[in-house]
Amino acid sequence: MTARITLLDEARIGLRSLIDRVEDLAAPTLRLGVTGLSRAGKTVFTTALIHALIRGGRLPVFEAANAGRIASAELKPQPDDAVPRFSYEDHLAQIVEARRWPASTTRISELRLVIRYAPPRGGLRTLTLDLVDYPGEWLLDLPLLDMSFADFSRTSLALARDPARAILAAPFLAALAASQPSGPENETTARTLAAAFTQYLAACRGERVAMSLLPPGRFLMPGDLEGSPALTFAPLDLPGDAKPAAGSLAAMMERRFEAYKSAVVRPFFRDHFARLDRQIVLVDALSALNAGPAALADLERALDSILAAFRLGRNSLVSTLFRPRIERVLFAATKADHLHHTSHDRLEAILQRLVERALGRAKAEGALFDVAALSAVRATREASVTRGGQVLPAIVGTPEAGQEVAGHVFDGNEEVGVFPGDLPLVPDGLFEPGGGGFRGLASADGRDADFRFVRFRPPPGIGAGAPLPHIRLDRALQFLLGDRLA
Ligand SMILES: Nc1nc2c(ncn2[C@@H]2O[C@H](COP(=O)(O)OP(=O)(O)OP(=O)(O)O)[C@@H](O)[C@H]2O)c(=O)[nH]1
Ligand SMILES: [Mg+2]
Repeated sequence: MTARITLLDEARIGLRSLIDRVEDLAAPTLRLGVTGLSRAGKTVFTTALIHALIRGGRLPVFEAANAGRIASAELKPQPDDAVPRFSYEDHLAQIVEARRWPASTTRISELRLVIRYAPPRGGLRTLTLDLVDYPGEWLLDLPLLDMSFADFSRTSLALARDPARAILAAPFLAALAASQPSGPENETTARTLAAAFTQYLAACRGERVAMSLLPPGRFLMPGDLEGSPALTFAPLDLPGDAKPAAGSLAAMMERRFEAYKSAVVRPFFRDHFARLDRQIVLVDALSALNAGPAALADLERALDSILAAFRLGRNSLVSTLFRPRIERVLFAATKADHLHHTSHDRLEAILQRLVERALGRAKAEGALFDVAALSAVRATREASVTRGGQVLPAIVGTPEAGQEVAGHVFDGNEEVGVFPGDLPLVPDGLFEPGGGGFRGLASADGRDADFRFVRFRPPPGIGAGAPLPHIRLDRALQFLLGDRLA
């Protein structure tokens, strides 16, 4: 095992934590992290959350808003000058005016909201909310801090050889078989292996495969590190835990793996993750359900890994001097609007089960965990369709232009009604290969087409400033903020 977090880091985290806390006493401040794996719905969620606080809306479960105790919520300049600002206004305009989802983001961003509220007893108070939106892939990198290159190689290769992934990993595994870890270091070999490894990770992310656990995160989202040595490594078949010989390919890869940890992972932990008070982890559980048991098992492994990240640093100097920072974590299954409301509780139960199994293993003490199934911006409405004399529940939405289902290409204006399919009452079958499974969406117009992977456009007819339709966003708000507004 290598040192997880250096002493200097600990001192910095400790000092930062102390400053944050003194500031919190002077002006109560909450740092909320919003994360999720790529395409999980982070940007849409963050936009909807800000909009709900500023504009209100139907939020029965969010007690402070429901009781009319929120006097105002205003955007203010954020505290960290070196972090990009979350472009709330642009994202909102896209959703409401263009009925288009925001473009993909691959970096961290931040926004500060100052909420003036009236506690049940007494005059007006202020809570400053700092929202930090960052890629979930970075969270999956945190467990690397605890791993040596040999550990990383062992776990990555075991995963690559898993039957669910072996086909996608075949080109990489072939390149690996042709390489010689104990042979002399060689830049061309390193690049070939890193490129093949990256391609394998990218293939795992395809929507019909929908794998979740794909570290190192920057291989899929290199940003300004693209092509740098810290990203030009790959796991190797190593004979054991012995230190690789100087000048060997294995030594070169090990050095770069360590560089990745110190240049990428450690700064993220120190400057961002260690400073969060609360966290929402968005999970596209429906996509995993649609892709089948292997994707679901992989999602569970990713949740394991995410929970491990919440434990990091718990037993270190920092945690003995200062209480662990993250006090609440909400796991939220997004895009619940792809289901009929009768299945929302079931989606929540499936996520609960996934998280519980991971929690059982990870024993992440200290923080409060909860789960919710939600849709930050509801893109569909419910309807009933009569078919064969039977009235069946359906959902109606506008598929995005260019998608093809059963030979029909949608133009982006056409509405369709689809049967969302019922999630099973008891989720057991979903977890076993060949178990009951989930058939997902089918067309409601008689053609039994596969609508599982269709994306709907944002809903029509939302005026500027009007509340956005949602599912259970108020539950998330209550869990994440409710006690701080009481
Ligand atoms: N129907 C529906 N689709 C949603 C919802 N939220 C997100 N989506 C879909 O999910 C996609 C990804 O949402 P984003 O908010 O951009 O996700 P992200 O996690 O920020 O994605 P990256 O920045 O690419 O990692 C969107 O383009 C929509 O297609 C929702 O509440 N309802
Ligand atoms: Mg985003």
